Amino acid sequence: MVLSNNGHRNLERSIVLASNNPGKIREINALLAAQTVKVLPQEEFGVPEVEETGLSFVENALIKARNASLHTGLPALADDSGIEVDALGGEPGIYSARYAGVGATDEANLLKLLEDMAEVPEAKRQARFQCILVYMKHAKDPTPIICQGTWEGRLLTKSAGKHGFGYDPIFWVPTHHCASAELDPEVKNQLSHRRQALDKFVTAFSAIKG
Ligand code: ITT
Repeated sequence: MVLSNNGHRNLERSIVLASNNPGKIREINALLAAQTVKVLPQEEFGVPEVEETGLSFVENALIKARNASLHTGLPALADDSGIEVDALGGEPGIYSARYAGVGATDEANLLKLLEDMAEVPEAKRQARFQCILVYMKHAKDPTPIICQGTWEGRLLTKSAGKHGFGYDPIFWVPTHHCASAELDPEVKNQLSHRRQALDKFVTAFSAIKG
């Protein structure tokens, strides 16, 4: 999808992307580049941040999509995602962005996770990324599109690689024998939880667009 907004002249073919995370925005735009509709980040509309008060990825994605649609009058796509670690009972999960505290940096979150996992042996370091996408035609849409993608891997004991964002440097990709942050961005975009959710979204979206 085309990121540039052409002065917002043709908004009827536009979707607002309910995210302020540059890593996600980059990946979503690359993954949707072939689509004809424009995806405009909510920052371009001055959409205020909304508190993620849900107890699931789905609830938080709904909250973010509804908020963006409400403030722009446009259809909205939101991504709520995170990493689940089996040895921590699924934590940080929906709290991945604030694992080291509200407003924590990616680096601080990653270091806290490494610290919490310091004593956990190799065989018990299973983890997965989850991505839930929610698309709402308008703020009161009673039948939003909801798509999920999951990417299985393991947690490393130290960072590796410079690509990606968030927890990518400590996420071991068993199929490629490297950290997610060591993958070329195009390769990550063929494999990731976000890619899997977006594939489902494109199919569902094409169906409603006729
Ligand atoms: P928005 O709500 O504005 O979209 P956010 O970063 O707050 O941005 P989330 O609440 O969904 O988004 O938190 C996602 C967390 O999971 C955040 O810590 C990310 O770094 C991490 N994460 C999600 N997808 C990831 C990926 O592909 N690679 C590495 N980390 C990822």
